[in-house]
Amino acid sequence: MDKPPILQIGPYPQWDQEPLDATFQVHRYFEAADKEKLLAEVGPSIRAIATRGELGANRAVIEACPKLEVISVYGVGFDAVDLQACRERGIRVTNTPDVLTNDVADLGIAMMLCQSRGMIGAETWVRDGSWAQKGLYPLKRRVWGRRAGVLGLGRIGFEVAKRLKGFDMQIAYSDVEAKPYASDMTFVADPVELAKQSDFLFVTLAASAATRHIVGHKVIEALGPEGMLINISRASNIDEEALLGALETGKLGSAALDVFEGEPKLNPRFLALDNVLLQPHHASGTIETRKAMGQLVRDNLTAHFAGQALPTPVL
Ligand code: 8YV
Repeated sequence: MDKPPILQIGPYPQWDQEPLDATFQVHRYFEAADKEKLLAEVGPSIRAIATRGELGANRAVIEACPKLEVISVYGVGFDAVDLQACRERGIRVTNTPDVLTNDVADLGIAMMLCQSRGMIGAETWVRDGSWAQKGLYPLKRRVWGRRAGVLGLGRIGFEVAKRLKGFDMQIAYSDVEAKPYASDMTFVADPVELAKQSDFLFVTLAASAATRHIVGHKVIEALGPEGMLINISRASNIDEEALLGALETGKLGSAALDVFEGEPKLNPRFLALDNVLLQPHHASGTIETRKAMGQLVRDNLTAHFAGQALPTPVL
């Protein structure tokens, strides 16, 4: 049987590329110098798109592929896929939930600890000789026993909260409704109230048009000059202008961010700040998890072309 032609939007590790190339006729969008030319040439034959969470597939790409049947996303977030364009044509969409949950939660906790205890600055203190010349490293803020808020108690938010319990923290959360599986945490419907009651606010919401800038001026200012914002979801959940302004003026104490508007290019104002920890969108970036994500991307594509039920559909 002929290999189904697919469009690959972004690169994958070699251990995923090889089996993908073996099963499908892969056209590499990300390698094309002239992307429109590639779409004009191969678009009419494309039956599937393999993409990554942060890259998705926009309407122009989807419309350039009239025979498109399925989009398989390497990532739990599918907000970068134009779902409306998919619905209009009955195009299926899959993602990679569950396999990355624990690693994403781990990184969120690591970011909180690293930032609160000033570990990046402490490393520099040792390496640049400040320890020997200036003496003790400036004191930082404790984590254990303090108040944590989790904005979005889905799979990842729940795992973050579970880990926070190990630090004897007082945990509250916001979501569209109280969750039956969170009876030992305080439900606070309003994100501004949640921020008021938090020293550390984790953003773990699945991004959508409805959650865009849910963390705006009010939430940020409610978190306040002693508060820390940790984002392991999507940049669009936070009003970045409001965040930058609050970090620059001290209205917000600090932030630890894995995601940025326009990433991998980020607003240079972030680089000038010493109260922010910057991470390169790698919360799911362990070998174990990325292998499981790649497998799930292929499993969804293979199931589709075999006429079987999709393992992890979102549409
Ligand atoms: C990325 C993610 O997909 O799961 C998500 O939604 O954003 C990440 O796991 C990852 O950077 C791979 O592209």
